[in-house]
Amino acid sequence: MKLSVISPTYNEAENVGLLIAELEKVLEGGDYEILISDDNSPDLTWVRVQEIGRRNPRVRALRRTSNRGLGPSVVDGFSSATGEAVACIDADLQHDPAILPQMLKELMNGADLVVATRYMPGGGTTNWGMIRRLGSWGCTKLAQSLLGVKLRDPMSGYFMMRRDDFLNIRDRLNVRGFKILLEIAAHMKPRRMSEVPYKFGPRAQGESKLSNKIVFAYLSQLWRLYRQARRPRLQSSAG
Ligand SMILES: Nc1nc2c(ncn2[C@@H]2O[C@H](COP(=O)(O)OP(=O)(O)OP(=O)(O)O)[C@@H](O)[C@H]2O)c(=O)[nH]1
Ligand SMILES: [Mg+2]
Repeated sequence: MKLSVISPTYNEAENVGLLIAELEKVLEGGDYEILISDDNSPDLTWVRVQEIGRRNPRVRALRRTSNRGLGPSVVDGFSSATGEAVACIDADLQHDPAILPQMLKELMNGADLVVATRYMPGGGTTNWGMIRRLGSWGCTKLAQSLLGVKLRDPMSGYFMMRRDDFLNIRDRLNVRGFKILLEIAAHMKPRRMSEVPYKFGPRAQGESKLSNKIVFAYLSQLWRLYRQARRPRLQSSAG
């Protein structure tokens, strides 16, 4: 099964070469492509990717000049991928590429959504302060109870699925939703999910794009998905 690995980037010129080198090592011998979905980064991340692409044609840069954002970048990457399987991974090496073959195996063994998970034996986070740990725990519990999502790490940004399944739900996704996995899991209603543990390390280089605004963005996404999920039930019980 051909695997397309998509990484959304904004100002990751310092990390992207290292990420691609790690991916090339892990995926060597298999059928794969690496697609860097870059929002026309001022630090010229996309130029760096184009240079690597001249050496390895399996590597491509998708240079985006409108509709900036992490969600839309992932959706555009998945849409222009040519693999039967698509995976999303951060560019700052916080997501360990070494578990990709295991994730692909899970997909080939019948899972339809494979999520790299921090919150199961073998996984974890490093260098997180009390506030971030508590915040992540609260947001995770909220997603599980409000949306009934059976994932231990619904806020993960590292996951894999079949491209066909993605195309089936693409038009219903709100790509502005803060966490694209949550959006996908809520719309796709996966039959068999699989979780693979990994340790979320510290960012390699560069700056985080996290801000306080994201907590609000996350909570409003949860609330919208919750109301969408309830709507058909309310209508059918009324009728
Ligand atoms: N294309 C695109 N990529 C983005 C955007 N914002 C963030 N990213 C990428 O999304 C990935 C995750 O962003 P990070 O800033 O690392 O967020 P995080 O991992 O939750 O936060 P840290 O732990 O502080 O690194 C990285 O590869 C970023 O470059 C965006 O607006 N557009
Ligand atoms: Mg990061």
